[in-house]
Amino acid sequence: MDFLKNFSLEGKVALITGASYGIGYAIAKGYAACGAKIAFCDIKQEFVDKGLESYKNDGIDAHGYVCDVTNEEMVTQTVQKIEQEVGVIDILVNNAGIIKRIPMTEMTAAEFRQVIDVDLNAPFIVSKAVIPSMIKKGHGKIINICSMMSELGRETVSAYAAAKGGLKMLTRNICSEYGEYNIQCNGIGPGYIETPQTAPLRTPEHPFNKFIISKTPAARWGTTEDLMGPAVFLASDASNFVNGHVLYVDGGILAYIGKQPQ
Ligand code: NAP
Ligand code: GCO
Repeated sequence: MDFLKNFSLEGKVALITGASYGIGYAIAKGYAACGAKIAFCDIKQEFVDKGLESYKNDGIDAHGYVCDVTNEEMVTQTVQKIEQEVGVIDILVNNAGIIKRIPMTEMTAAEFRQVIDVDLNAPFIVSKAVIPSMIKKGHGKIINICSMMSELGRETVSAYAAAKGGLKMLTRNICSEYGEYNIQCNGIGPGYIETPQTAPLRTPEHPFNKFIISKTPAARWGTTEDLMGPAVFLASDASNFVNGHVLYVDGGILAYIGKQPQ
């Protein structure tokens, strides 16, 4: 048997949420390179259009949809449209996410709820929308984009850490509830990655920039390309007995106490 076929996504339909750019876009590129048909959504038409342009420039015939993943009705309609226009979804990546860096005592309950809504409620909503068809099809892959903050806290990210910690447990629960239908649900926990979301932390003078490099054995920020291989693995038949796991792609941060100050 050609073992490498286990890593192929030929003929599979992948939905990546929030994938006009950033981590979601890179994961979609990796999937397309392995033969998958790409569907993605973003909250604004202008970002969907920009995303479609980028995919086209990268030679990828992607299908873009305007969908606020916190809106259950929009999600249901979008999943139906994808099933009609592209095919039944084999692979779901719950990637869309936001962060608000505000000290907890200064954060409003509405701001806290907004982060939980996108980063935790939405993965529940979208997973719930795709699981019935995955059961009918006899297989499915759900990959939740977790975070270092699924394991660790830090100042100003209380809502985000609560959401990403919850997303780790939602991952384990989907595994528990639907593993018998040949659905594997795993997480990817990126470390600190160069995307628009972390741009404010990566200015040369920002203390956090040096801090992260001192805490990372790889001594660098991650790139979205670093996530492509792990995402392909978790979407492919090569991981059919991997379930309920969060694969940290963090350059070793979680294993390392950090470089001692010189
Ligand atoms: P990003 O650059 O901010 O991109 C986030 C994407 O999600 C954008 O396309 C955004 O669209 C979309 N989005 C936000 N709210 C949405 C909603 N309600 N409905 C649909 N789409 C929505 O973020 P990123 O750095 O690529 O991160 C992607 C995922 O990885 C997030 O879940 C993040 O928490 C996680 N993560 C990131 C890092 C990192 O270091 N960058 C590390 C660990 C985990 P708009 O632009 O239109 O708002
Ligand atoms: C922050 C960063 C992190 C990363 C990521 C780390 O402010 O600490 O934005 O939260 O986005 O989640 O894994």
